[in-house]
Amino acid sequence: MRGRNSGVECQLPKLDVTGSNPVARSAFLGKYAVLFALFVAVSSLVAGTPAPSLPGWQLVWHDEFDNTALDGGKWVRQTGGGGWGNGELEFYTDRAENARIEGGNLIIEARREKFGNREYTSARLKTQGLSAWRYGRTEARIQIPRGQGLWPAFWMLGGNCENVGWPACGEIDIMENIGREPRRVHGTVHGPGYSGAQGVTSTLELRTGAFADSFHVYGIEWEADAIRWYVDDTVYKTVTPQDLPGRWVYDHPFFIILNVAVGGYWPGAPDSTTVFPQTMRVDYVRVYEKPHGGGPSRLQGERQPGYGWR
Ligand SMILES: [Ca+2]
Repeated sequence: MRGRNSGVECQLPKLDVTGSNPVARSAFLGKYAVLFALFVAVSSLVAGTPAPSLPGWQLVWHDEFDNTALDGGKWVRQTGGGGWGNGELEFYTDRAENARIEGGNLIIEARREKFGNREYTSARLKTQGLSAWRYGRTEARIQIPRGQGLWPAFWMLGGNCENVGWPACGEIDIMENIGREPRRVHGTVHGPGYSGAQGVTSTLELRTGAFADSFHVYGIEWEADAIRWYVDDTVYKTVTPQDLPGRWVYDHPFFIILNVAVGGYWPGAPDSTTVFPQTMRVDYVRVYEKPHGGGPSRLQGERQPGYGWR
């Protein structure tokens, strides 16, 4: 999200920690251990979500969005309608209308409706204060919304932004799209000396169709001296410290953000062609890390048909 205002991200959420009752739980397990184990086994089969595995990588965090409600232990709902440093037009709410689990997907829904001081609503979720990671592979399977003025994003911010501010904390935009460019997605880093419109960026362009037509896997592979962006199995951007006009600020933990902005300096406002509501569907978000001495990346930059580079 280019043009980001540091202040809006730099407030840690209040954690709502619900403790378990160990006495009750051990009594239950003692009496019904066998039934409980059977129940878990059958539930796993019925749920049908295979443990996602990737050769050479270790899954360290994921949300498959297979429950009935958003997991408050994984996501913080950000609220507000102050434009978020980008001139955005929506009010982010914590209502199910704007973010919910449906059919195995996280749904972020942008709506045209008055709320607070704004004419649109949407949602913005983050892992800040709950989980953050340094290096690894972060990916999400997403079907983005469409239409002029829509601005879906899957991105990461440095967890130290409260201390050092933005852009010194670093920002990795894994996937951004603006509605007037239905065939394009953008991958970008923002850091000191290269932020806002000066972010270091690349674009992947479909030869036909629109990204909103179907799900794609958007991700990065991030190491001590390189970040690679990919869509599905296609690498379209690699950044190393030598490629940056300023400091490399990507050696500390970053947290994840998912949001759908409406309007803003970059996408511009919705117009008469924009259809509401619009939804961003997220099948899963997964974070992998390299185990000690882990295998090589599966991504070697092969080019696949159907994509172009800019
Ligand atoms: Ca799912």
